[in-house]
Amino acid sequence: MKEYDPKDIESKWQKEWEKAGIYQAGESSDKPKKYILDMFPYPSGEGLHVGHPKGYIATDVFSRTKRMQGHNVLHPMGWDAFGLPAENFAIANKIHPKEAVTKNITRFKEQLSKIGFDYDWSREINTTDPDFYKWTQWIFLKLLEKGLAYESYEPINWCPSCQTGLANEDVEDGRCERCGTVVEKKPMRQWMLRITDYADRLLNDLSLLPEWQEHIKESQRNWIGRSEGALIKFGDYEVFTTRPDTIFGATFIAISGKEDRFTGKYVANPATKEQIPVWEAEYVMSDYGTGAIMGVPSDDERDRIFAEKHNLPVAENYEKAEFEDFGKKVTRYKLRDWVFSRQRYWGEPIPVVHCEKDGVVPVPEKDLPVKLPEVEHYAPTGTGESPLANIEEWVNTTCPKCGGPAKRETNTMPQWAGSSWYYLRYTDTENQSALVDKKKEKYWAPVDLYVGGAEHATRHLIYARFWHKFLFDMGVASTEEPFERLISVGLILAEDGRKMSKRWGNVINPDDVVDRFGADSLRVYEMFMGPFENAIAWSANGLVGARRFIERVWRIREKITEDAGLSAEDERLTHQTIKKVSEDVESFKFNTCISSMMILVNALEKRSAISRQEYETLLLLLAPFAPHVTEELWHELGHDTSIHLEKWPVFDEAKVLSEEVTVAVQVGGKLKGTVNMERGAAEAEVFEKARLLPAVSKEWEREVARVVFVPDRLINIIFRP
Ligand code: ANZ
Repeated sequence: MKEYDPKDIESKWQKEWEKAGIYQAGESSDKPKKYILDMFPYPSGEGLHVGHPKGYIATDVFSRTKRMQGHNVLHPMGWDAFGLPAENFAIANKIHPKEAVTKNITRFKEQLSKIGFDYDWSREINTTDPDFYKWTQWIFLKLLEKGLAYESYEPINWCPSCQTGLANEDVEDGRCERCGTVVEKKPMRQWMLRITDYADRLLNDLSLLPEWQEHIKESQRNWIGRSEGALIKFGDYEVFTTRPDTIFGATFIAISGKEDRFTGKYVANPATKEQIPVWEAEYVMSDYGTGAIMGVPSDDERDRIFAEKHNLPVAENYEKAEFEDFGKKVTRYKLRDWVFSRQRYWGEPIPVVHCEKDGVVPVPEKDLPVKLPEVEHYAPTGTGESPLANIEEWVNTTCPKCGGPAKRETNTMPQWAGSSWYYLRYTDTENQSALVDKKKEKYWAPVDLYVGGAEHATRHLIYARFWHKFLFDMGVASTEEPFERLISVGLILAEDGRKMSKRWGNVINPDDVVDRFGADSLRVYEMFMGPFENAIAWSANGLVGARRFIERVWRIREKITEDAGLSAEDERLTHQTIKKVSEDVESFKFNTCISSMMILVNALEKRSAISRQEYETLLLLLAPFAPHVTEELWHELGHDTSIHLEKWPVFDEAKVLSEEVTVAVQVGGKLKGTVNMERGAAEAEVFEKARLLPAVSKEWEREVARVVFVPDRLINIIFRP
């Protein structure tokens, strides 16, 4: 018998599948649709690492299973290639971002192909492709038309190292999320999106998402941060408070400041009429509420600490006010409008021009896309302006309204723009005249399953929900929410338990794993390594184990005997395995799917003969996990069509149940009756049932001396004399 050698098998089948187009999705099927989506990657210069495929393998297993279960499956892939990471990589490596992106995509695609994913590559998208970003720009124009995009001169977060303005979401603990530099406040002209108009819907509609994990919804709730409170005037100062009932306890006012400092001013507390001091305090945020608070040291922890530090009075046992006695009820949000412009080269140009006469004028739809010009110098200018500002022949244009001289907007969009709507485009990638065809969108929407990193709980997943709701209001999207079910993937850590990083030299490259063990082993291993959402360390031994498992599946086909007799127990194990794998794929418990197949393989290995049908069932169940080896074995059994287009095995509920046996019940060796039990029931279970027999309970007056138990046959209860 031929030895298992993934090298022989894997590239052969990958080519065959591509040639036959077995994973191409269409809308003309009468099968129920399933749209299964991975968060598309940013094609970095480092290529894929083993952490990437974990989520992709999971959706691949899921989509292959769904296809076999009779669904019309859409499982696409593409590239999120605009933005700072791509541009910084290009600058560091002195290679134009466009070239860098093309090169990186080729590499990524090669790496993904080696793992044997069932992507429909005919629907590949790339956010930097003008045919794609034409529609990103179109969405911007629609937002502008509806008053949801506007220019602002408010101070924004500025990263002095990346030399660009940032959205609040791009700042973590006061630092640039990308490079870690401390962020400054800088007043500058920028484009904003009025996401706050959608705050209530973004919050309330979380209730439409029962299949999202609670922790993701909770992060969104906190990010939106809706508070019901009151605005109350203390002299010239207005405060925002969620506890107006505590106003009698307010002994100071604090406004936002760089350090704690008394301003020298006093104002009257409108409830007590007493004069109270106005302080500047670090803990008061300038951009929340009104940027001023009433300090109630008796009831608020931070106010108490502040009062103690600065010897301010604490009012105890004061009278409580009614909610609306002194101010008016308002609702406040933590969510801020989205700073949507970047002073960088590598992004979608914002499609407007500035005309001396007409001001901001949108580029007419027919002139989209506004293409990013080919330039030699794309590094930040250091002036706070985008490098595009230096390209005169691009900047100078005519006003679409009056025909007079005008200048193009030189800010570009942030890297989050394309990913806010890309999932819609997969439903109709070639469309030149509309973002998507309504019928096609309606057929596929919403995304049934979306899988990606938990770090996207807020930014991407809030931005995408916002754009989706806007497009829904415009009649472009047909569902209120874009993603029906959302699952986050747990990290793969290095073998040493640390994050994989070049710095630690502990990065594992999937190409090496595929070369040495085969893609099927990588896939089985990553699904077997533990609960999908947990962060789990890589294990070389685990990988070897996965490979051995596949080798055992390979070898037991030798035992196939056409007239192998199957006992009821043999049959039961097969049906139990079908049930377990079917249910656990559905609930993303891939590790237990593999365990149950291992149990089946163990049992088959022990037998001298196995039936063809049993073996084929095993192959069908394993096919989504190990698509190459199962395809090879399937053909070796004489089939000439792909295993991946076969029907998923069904189990018979009656056969899953364990067989019943009749157990004789004796007292002191005398037969008193029988009980029906599942085969293999434990002594304690049989005892419990036996003692409830009337004939037994009647005798129950003495202490049990001893129990004789013969599994599946007899229980004899012996009482003390
Ligand atoms: C008096 C008070 C008494 C308050 C009390 C709380 C408890 P959330 O729920 O997050 O909206 N606050 C208001 N604006 C602030 C700002 N710009 N920076 C820092 N803190 C601010 O919290 C609202 C509460 O946070 C407000 O209610 C205010 O303190 C404080 F027993 O007013 B409270």
